[in-house]
Amino acid sequence: MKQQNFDIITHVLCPYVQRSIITLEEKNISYTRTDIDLAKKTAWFEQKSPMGKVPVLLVDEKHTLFESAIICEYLDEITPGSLHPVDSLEKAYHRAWIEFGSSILSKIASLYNAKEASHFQAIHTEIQNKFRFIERELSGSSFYSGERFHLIDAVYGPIFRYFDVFDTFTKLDTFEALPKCLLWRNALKKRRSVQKAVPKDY
Ligand SMILES: N[C@@H](CCC(=O)N[C@@H](CS)C(=O)NCC(=O)O)C(=O)O
Repeated sequence: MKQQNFDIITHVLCPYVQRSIITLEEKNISYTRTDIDLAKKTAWFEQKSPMGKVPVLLVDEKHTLFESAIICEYLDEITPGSLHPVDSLEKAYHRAWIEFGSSILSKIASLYNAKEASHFQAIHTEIQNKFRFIERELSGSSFYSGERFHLIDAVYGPIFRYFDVFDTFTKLDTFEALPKCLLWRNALKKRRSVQKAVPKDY
C-alpha cells in the first residue's frame, strides 16, 4: 500500500464510527481520530460531510469519504488480506447481513428512545426476532463465519456493545435462548480492535 495519511472524523458513541475504527485496527492502518460534537456541528464539519454524519474519512487531507460501509470496504481493499470472503456468493451474504446489522442499529435507537415500557418491550421483541434470524445463520464458532474475523464482525461488535450497556441498567436477557449469538457476542467483546473502537469511559 502506498503511504497515505488517514484522519477519521468521529463521535465517541457512534456505532458506524466504531466499525470503521475496527477495520483500521484490524488492517493495521495508522490513523488519527478527530472527535466532534454532533450537537454543535461546525462549518468545517458541514463542509467535509455531505450527509452531515460521521464517520468521514479524510485521505491525504484532500479526499473525503463518507458512509461507513464504503469506508470499511475501501480500507479493506487497499491493504493485504481481505476481510471479505473470496467466494462471491459468500461475500454477498456477508454484505446482506451487514445491511441487516444496520437495521438492528435503527431498532436499537428506537429502543433507547422509547418513552413507555410497553413500547420498549415491543421493540425489544423485534430486536430479539432479528437475532433469531441471525442465530440460524451462525455455525457456533467465535465469529460470523468461523474462527476468522471478517468485516461483518466489525459491524456486529458495536451492536453487541449496546447490550453490555443495557445489561448494566436492566435484565433484558436478549440472547438467553440464542447460544450462537451469545458465543459470537463474547468473542467480539474480547477482540482488541473492538475494545479499541471506543474510549475507556464509553
Ligand atoms: N449510514 C451512515 C450512518 C451514520 C450515522 O447515522 N451517523 C450518526 C451518528 S451514529 C450521525 O452522524 N448523525 C448525525 C446526524 O444525523 O445529524 C453510515 O453508515 O456511515
